[in-house]
Amino acid sequence: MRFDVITLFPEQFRILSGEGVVARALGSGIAELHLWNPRDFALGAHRRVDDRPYGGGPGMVMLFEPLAAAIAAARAASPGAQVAYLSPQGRTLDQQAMIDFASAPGWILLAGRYEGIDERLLASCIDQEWSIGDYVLSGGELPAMVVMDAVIRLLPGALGHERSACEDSHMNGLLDCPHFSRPEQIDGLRVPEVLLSGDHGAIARWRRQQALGRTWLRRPDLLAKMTLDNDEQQLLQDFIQARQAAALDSGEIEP
Ligand code: 4FV
Repeated sequence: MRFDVITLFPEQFRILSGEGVVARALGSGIAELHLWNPRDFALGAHRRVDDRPYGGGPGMVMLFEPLAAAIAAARAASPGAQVAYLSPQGRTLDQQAMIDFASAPGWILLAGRYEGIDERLLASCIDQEWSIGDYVLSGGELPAMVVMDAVIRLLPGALGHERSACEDSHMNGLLDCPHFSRPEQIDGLRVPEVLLSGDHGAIARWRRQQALGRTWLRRPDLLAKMTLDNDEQQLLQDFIQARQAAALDSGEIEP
């Protein structure tokens, strides 16, 4: 998968070529990254890439021409790639969006700065607008890296053994189950017995039940999007009853 990123701060992307899944994927050719600086496409003696907003107000706006030229150059270098602008005004990214991203031939990611970009770019040069969340950052570089990390780990061969990506949180619409490792007991806290049983069927059911239960507790909005089969409904009911029984025993709730 080819990523072209348009950014005023290309050096920030050096972090991706350090260690870890993304660096390995970039090193092995599973993914490739090309950086374009709008300043290299800026016109005039001062090579401006931003200017004051029409209508007044605080801050600066990224200029149309340098960005349009950079996008055109990236499109020429990556035929078939879609252009995505990262901004708080975009649709909020989730795992399904990342799965969709991972099925495309390539992406041109536009990282904004200052107050943002000239709105006319959205109509003329940009295919999609996405947000990583309802908060304001100082630049689109980190969101572009978030997208690259979440997408690259879905690419075949990126994660070493395939199974793990499919079992990630949100991959199946649920939060992840709890994980434990050595020692078996610490500060009086024991690892759930089932995980020490070697009974892989029971372990898989326990993990599914925990994923369902934690999603019911913490993200009922996710559960509302899902259709649970009878077995899953039973697992969740058992989880809820066990919690209520525990709460009754502990006196947390009155009978
Ligand atoms: C952002 C987000 C984000 C807004 C002004 C860059 C900043 C500055 N991008 N998801 N949240 N962008 O805060 O994608 O130009």
